[in-house]
Amino acid sequence: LDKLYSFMIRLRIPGGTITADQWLNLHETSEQYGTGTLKITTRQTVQLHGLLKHQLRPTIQSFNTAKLDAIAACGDVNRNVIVSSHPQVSALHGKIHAYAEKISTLLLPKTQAYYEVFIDGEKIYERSAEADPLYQDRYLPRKFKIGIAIPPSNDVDVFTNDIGLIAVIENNELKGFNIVAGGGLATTHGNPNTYARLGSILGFTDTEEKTLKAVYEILTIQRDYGNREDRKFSRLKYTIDKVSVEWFKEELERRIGFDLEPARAYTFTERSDRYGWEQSEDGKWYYTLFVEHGVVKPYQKEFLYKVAQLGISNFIFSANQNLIIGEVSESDKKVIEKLFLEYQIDLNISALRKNSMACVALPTCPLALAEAQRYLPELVTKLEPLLQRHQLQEEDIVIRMTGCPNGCGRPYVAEIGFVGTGPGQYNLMLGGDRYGTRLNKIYKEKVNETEILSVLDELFYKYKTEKNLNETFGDFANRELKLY
Ligand code: SRM
Ligand code: SF4
Repeated sequence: LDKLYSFMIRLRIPGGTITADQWLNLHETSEQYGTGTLKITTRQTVQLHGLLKHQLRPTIQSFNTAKLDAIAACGDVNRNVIVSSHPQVSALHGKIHAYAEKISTLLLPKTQAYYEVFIDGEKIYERSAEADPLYQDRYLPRKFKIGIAIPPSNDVDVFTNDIGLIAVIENNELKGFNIVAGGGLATTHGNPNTYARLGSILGFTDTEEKTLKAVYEILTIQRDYGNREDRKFSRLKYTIDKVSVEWFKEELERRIGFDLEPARAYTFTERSDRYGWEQSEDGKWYYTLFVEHGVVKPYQKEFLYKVAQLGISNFIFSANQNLIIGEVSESDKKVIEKLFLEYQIDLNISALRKNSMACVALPTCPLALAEAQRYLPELVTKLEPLLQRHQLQEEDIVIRMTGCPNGCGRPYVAEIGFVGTGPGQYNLMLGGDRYGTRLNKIYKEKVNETEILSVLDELFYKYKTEKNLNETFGDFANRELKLY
């Protein structure tokens, strides 16, 4: 008997937008070949878990018919490019969103191996590959991530990406992008030389050509200077700190052949998703559905299938693991609202829960030390009455949990972060700001649930009674606990 292998497949969906037909394909593929579970990730795409070896080929074939692929969704290449997901935030959303596709295409590996077919070890279909000037014969030293933020929303956590682009909009015109480089989150327990880092702002580019050139050449510098000896230190954040931000910028300017302009002003005032219905400037409607930690529940899946069958919307994954039913016309909105009743879709969810995020962790992640997406919902249920008691239930406190220090749910930029250290144990991280512009710090190591509830209860009380006017929980914790 052969071994029963099981795979996870993650799609590449730059900007996280798919059509209704593609949603139907996703739904059917997950039912036919997967476990039925659709998992929305923190990088605006989806994963199917538990695919058995014999189901791999039909799964990829099925996605292929819907023009969906998994190319470069993993590996030492540029990963899924993410971009602010809410078109209501700016009339220029479409224009900026298009950069995700352009950048993804620009940075795709040229190998055609994805399409090669092997049967019993024999290659029966081959495609000739072009030379690859970017990845050459060695790829990057490590994974690489790019996020595009459209202020005032930082829903993509732009500073945590290897490259962040912050759209600069003045007088309703896209002027260009501030270029940020060197963000990354993973640490290793017990290794103080590893660290989370927010990207450094290098400067500003004013045209599409210049922006794409700068993005491309940041990858070539990382390709040439990144650490290939020790994978723990091979992300761009370590390369930049090794060579210095100044040297990196000079080298970038040498490679692109022009100087970056000084960075322009920008402000972030939100990071969470805009739940419920909102209308964009062109009159289309967008409904953001809360999907707890990206795990689409069976009743939500049925509802979304019905919506997709109507063919009156598209579907947008958010980098907060939620789903937006998008581009709905005024007249079609009512049709979807009828389905809300039928499937009991409602948004009567606490502010804390709406601002919660957790990585996959157990049972499928081989690196997990503790639970995350299966446990955070339970913990939130225990925190809700504490917030209620201190009349803080309306506070949009950003709370995130991961099962290990790799940081897949970006806990290092949460106001309350939990990083798994062992079964039922977490490092409690506090002091991050609400909008993802300041890292938090370890406040208490290896705490269990009882300790978590007791620490936070006391801190909620202090926050309620001692906070400054308009001070967010993260800013208060940072000040009160002197975490700076
Ligand atoms: Fe991640 C590895 C899940 C976003 C940092 N991540 C993994 C693996 C593939 C475990 C493995 O290597 O065997 C996890 C699969 C679990 C499973 O069972 O499905 C996994 N990562 C995820 C997802 C699905 C979490 C989620 O619940 O949404 C996210 C998929 C994103 C996507 O669609 O591409 C996910 N991972 C992230 C993020 C957040 C982000 O990118 O915004 C980070 C931190 C940011 C960063 O990269 O610095 C992240 N994942 C890692 C790392 C540490 C990388 C490093 O710099 O050392 C690993 C481990 C590794 O690469 O060796 C990892
Ligand atoms: Fe797995 Fe760790 Fe990533 Fe969670 S943070 S999905 S436990 S690698």
